[in-house]
Amino acid sequence: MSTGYVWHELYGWHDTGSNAGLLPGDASLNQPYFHFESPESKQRFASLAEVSGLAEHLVRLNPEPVSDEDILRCHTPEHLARLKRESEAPRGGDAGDGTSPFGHGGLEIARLAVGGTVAALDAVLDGLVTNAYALVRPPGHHARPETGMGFCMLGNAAIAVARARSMRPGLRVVTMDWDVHHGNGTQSIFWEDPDVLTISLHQDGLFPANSGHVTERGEGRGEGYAINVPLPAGTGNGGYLHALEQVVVPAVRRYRPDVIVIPSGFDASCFDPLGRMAVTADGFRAMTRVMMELADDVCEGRLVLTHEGGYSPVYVPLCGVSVLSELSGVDVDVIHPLYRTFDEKPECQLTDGQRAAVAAARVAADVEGKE
Ligand code: 9RB
Ligand code: ZN
Repeated sequence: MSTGYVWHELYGWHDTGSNAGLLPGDASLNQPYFHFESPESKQRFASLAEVSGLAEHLVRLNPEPVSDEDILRCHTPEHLARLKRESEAPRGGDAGDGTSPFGHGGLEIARLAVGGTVAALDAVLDGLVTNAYALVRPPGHHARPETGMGFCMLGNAAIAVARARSMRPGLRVVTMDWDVHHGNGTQSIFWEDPDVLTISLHQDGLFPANSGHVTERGEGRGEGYAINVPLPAGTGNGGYLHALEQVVVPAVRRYRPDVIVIPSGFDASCFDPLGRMAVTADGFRAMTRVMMELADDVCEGRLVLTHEGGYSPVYVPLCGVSVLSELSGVDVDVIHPLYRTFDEKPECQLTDGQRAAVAAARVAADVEGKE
């Protein structure tokens, strides 16, 4: 058993510019600062993977930039043309919604982020490694066919899955997104496709607005192949593990994919500035274990994680390395005892409200969970 790992220094060079969080800074009451999606949390994750000694036990995978052809399996020619045009501009541009800025030449880094996900997925499908983590940037799960959004330029996971499917006809894939935001982009790309089951666990009503309801189930031949589990603000380890057990595990067992891809954000963590959830690093570790056991049962352990959001520079590295440790079976514990006290907090425990939300998702997805 071995674990693949992707990181490239250029991911840290994706330039979201000076921004007061979500808004451009100005000289009135909005002091310029960084964009929320700055390199910090992800570079520090990569750094801790090295310093903890974990990285030397992983199989390093080298990303290559993806081609236009790869991108066009999932995006419109207009979207790609826009990214090319804005990427060539001296100061770069935006991927479509005004909150997804990138610097001059930024399309090359976005191609490399998709390429990182491709490298991880291909390595797992080719049997070079059992599972893999692609620590990539910019993120991808909000990018729709016709536009980037929510800090995403290209659908990293979607493009990698579509490419793998083009080379391996009949390949069946589950995407199981645990980023705190709805994985709307991945869902929209496979909306009418029964060969990719998209699942998203997310904070109800967070981002995008009016997105990720249990009633969104796919259409046409894809009807029933999108599953949404909106969870109430405040959900922690207990609620997330309950959602996995009640909805995800039975849905994936029924679907029997060849590989499971996890768009993995750590913005559902208890320290995240953009989410209002309470998952701890050990919670992410436990979720990883559940998904590994599920992958063992249905697809010989084939599991690929590709990085999305997560904005706490101090906590994302701890979540990330905990997940890598679980994936690889290399025993590193990077959690300070003080942080462990968060696992005992009331918000980490399953509540009746969370139970009801999960039950509603289970009914909508028509899966049988354990009572
Ligand atoms: C817009 C706004 C955003 C955009 C992206 C995120 C997080 C993304 C992520 C959060 C809020 C607002 C376009 C507010 O981490 N995904 O995984 N907000 N965007 N107002 N308007 C007009
Ligand atoms: Zn997110």
